[in-house]
Amino acid sequence: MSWSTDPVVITVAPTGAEVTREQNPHLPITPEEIADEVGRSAEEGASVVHIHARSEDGRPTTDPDVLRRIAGLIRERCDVVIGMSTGAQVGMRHEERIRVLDAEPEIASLNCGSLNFGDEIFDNDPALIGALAKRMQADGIRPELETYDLGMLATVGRLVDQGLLGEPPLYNFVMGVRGGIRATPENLLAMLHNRPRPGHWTVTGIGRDQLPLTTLACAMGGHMRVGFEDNVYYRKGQLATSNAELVARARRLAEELGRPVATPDQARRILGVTGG
Ligand code: KMH
Ligand code: ZN
Repeated sequence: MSWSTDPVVITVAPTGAEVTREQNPHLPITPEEIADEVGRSAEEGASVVHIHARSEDGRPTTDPDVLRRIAGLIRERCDVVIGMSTGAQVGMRHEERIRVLDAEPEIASLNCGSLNFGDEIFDNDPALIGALAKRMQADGIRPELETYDLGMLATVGRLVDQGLLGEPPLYNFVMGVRGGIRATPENLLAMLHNRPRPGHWTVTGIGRDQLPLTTLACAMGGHMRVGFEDNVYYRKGQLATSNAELVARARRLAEELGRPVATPDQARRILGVTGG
C-alpha cells in the first residue's frame, strides 16, 4: 500500500433512518429538503448520495414512489451517483427492504451480516443477503458491501465465490456502531487485510469517529462518507448546520492531502457503476 493521490469519492448520507430533528434540527426529511441538501453537497464535492426516505410524518419509508421522487428532484439539481439504502431501518420487514430496488438506484447498500445495533438487532440473515444480491445482479445495480465486522468480509468472499457480486467488490467499512467493530487505525488495517478480493473501499465512521476515520482512509487511498446519517456534529459540542458543511470539510482535508475530489462521472468509473 502506498499513499494515494487519486481522486477521492465523497459520499453524502444526508438523512439515515434513525436520526431525528431533536438530534439536529437541520436534518433534511422531505424529498425537497433532501434534494436541496444533496444539491448543496454536490457543489461542495460530494459525488455519491446514499438515500434513506422518510414519509410525511418523518418516519422511515421504503416506498419506491417516494424514493423515485427524491432521486428525480436530485437529478434536477446535480448528477451525483444515486445510491439507496436496502438496510432501511432496524426492524423493517425484508419485503419492505427489497422493494427499495424497484426505485432503480445506480448503487445500493448490501449489508453483509447481522449484528447488535445499539440496543437493537439489525437482522441481515443469509436468505435476505442472497435475495438482495441476486436482485441487484439481475437489475444491474452495483452493490455497496456494508461490513460492520471482520466476519462479514468472509461472507463477501462466499458471495463472490457464488458469482453473486460483480468484480471487483465495492466495500463500505462501517466502523464505530455499538455492536460492530470499533473505529481504530488497527481495525481499519484489519478490515483492509481481510478483504477477500482487492476493491475500492469507503469508510463510514459513526459519531466522533467520522472525522478521524475518513481522514485516515483518505490518506490511505480509501473513499469518504460523511453526513447526518452517521454524525450530526461538526465538532465536539457543536452541531453541524448542514450536510454540505461536512462535505466541504472532507473536501478540504482531501485536497490538503493531495487528493482531488472525484466528479460524479469519475465516481461512476471508480466505483464500477454501470446500470441505474
Ligand atoms: N439504518 C441502519 C439500521 C444501510 O443503509 O444499508 C442501517 C443502515 C445501513 O442504514
Ligand atoms: Zn444507510
